[in-house]
Amino acid sequence: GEYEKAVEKGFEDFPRAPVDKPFSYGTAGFRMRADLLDYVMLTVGVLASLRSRKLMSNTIGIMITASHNPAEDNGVKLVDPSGDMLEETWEHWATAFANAWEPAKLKAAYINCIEECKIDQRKEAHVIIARDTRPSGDRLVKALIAGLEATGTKYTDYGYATTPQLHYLVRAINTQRQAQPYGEPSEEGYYKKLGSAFTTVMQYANPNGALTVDCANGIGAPKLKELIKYLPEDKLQINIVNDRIEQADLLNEKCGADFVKTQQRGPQDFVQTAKPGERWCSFDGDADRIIYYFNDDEKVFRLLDGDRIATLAASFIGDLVRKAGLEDEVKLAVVQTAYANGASTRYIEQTLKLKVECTATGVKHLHHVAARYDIGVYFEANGHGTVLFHPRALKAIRKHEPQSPAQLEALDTLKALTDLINQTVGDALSDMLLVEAVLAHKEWTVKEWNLTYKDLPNKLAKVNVADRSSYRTAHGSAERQLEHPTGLQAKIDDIVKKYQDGRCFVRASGTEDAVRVYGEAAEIFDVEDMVTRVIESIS
Ligand code: 16G
Ligand code: ZN
Repeated sequence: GEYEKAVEKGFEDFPRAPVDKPFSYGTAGFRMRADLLDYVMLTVGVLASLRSRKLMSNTIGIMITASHNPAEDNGVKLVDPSGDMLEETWEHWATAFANAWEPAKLKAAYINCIEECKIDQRKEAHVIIARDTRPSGDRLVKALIAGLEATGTKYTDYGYATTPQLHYLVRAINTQRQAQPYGEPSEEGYYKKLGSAFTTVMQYANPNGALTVDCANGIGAPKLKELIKYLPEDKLQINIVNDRIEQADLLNEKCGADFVKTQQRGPQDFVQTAKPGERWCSFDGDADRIIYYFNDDEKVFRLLDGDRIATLAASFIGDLVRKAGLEDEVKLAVVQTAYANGASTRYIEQTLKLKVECTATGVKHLHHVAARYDIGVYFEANGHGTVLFHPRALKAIRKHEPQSPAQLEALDTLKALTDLINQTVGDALSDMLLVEAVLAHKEWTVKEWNLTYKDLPNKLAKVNVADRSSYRTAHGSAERQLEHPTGLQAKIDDIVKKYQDGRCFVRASGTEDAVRVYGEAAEIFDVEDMVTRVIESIS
């Protein structure tokens, strides 16, 4: 047919750049140096058309971003009609398309997908696109559009947006004719939804001091400035730093959530100006992650990471459920990965008395597990996360008749939270408003937040290995137990048992050619010792 021919021809305009190893659609989609990506973009456009045709012409999202990576990188990921990430079973098609070496091979992969997935090419295909502030985005959009046009896809380019805004738009578009639309399908609709939910939640709380936001010199900066126009002025004062998006090379440079988390220190403005107890947070380059921090009275840097945000949100929402009189109907759980600090897990189970489930690393794993619960709170320690409300929980909240003014207030707040929190993906803007609202309700400073539990000393190390694929973790172990290379796990267990509260695991990175070693124990010198020995047992 005409599309097959056009797909084949598209290749001629965007030849595959010479690369030393095959592309792979991983946890973050495709991500690499921007100058290698044009051809990949073309194939992603072609794939998105098939995905939309397969899913009854629902709208598919395409986000062009490389998140916290340096400015010269870029990347692309697909968003499914519900606003979730691309279903895992389709990732191999993305990989196959991107690795087709010649026009004929791309055409063959295309036909293969149509046949295997039983796709009707006469169906309409709908796609929306957005991108972060990276300069290469302009050029890459053109390659993407070539793929969309080759396949007769109807598309809308939303220009600049944060990753979570694109997820919001996809879900809003696909639910607009349903009984419960997700929100108005526009960027303004996003701000209106968050702004009005925040206003409702804050009716019952007093302002709680200023927040300074490091926007990583990325897309979060202009979008936060826009969002502020929709927030109640008297309830929250926001100062913005690192908003220089016109200087592309500053993106994520010594600032942003990833820098702060991995370096365990604030950006320059923080180091130079922050007074003890001042509340700061950092977004990453596409504003889907957030990390809080402050200096204590001894000028020691204190990080309030994803584990802290999860515990804060879970404790507040758990209380609201109880106060609203819904605790028999609505069950709450927290989903973590093996990287969550053991002290946070203990705090959730023993103090908050909530269930904790541990999954493999990667947002999609956490998201899917959280979606099974009435209310599922999930965060990775790196600051990516959200809270999911199951339709049955939403219904219970909607239908519940309050028995007292206190129940009414709790119920109102809970309802507003279901709108305030982005249900599609972790969202720095939405998570920021959630944290601010909870701190205001609890009348907590960052110091009080930090006092809820004490992190166990921990260390994360990276070991370069010849072949990371030989490090395989046991199914169902949430990556905490190696089953290959044989015998290694027994050696690790032998080392770890010597340390009080010791915990250590080894897993292959999904994003780098290395294995990661995480360890924690009651004492910092024990952690150092334990991790050093485990590393020795690997090499
Ligand atoms: C990806 C994941 C992130 C995870 C990281 C682990 C998404 C969107 N991103 O960046 O959640 O923490 O990989 O990297 O899923 P690693 O496998 O190299 O340790
Ligand atoms: Zn990101």
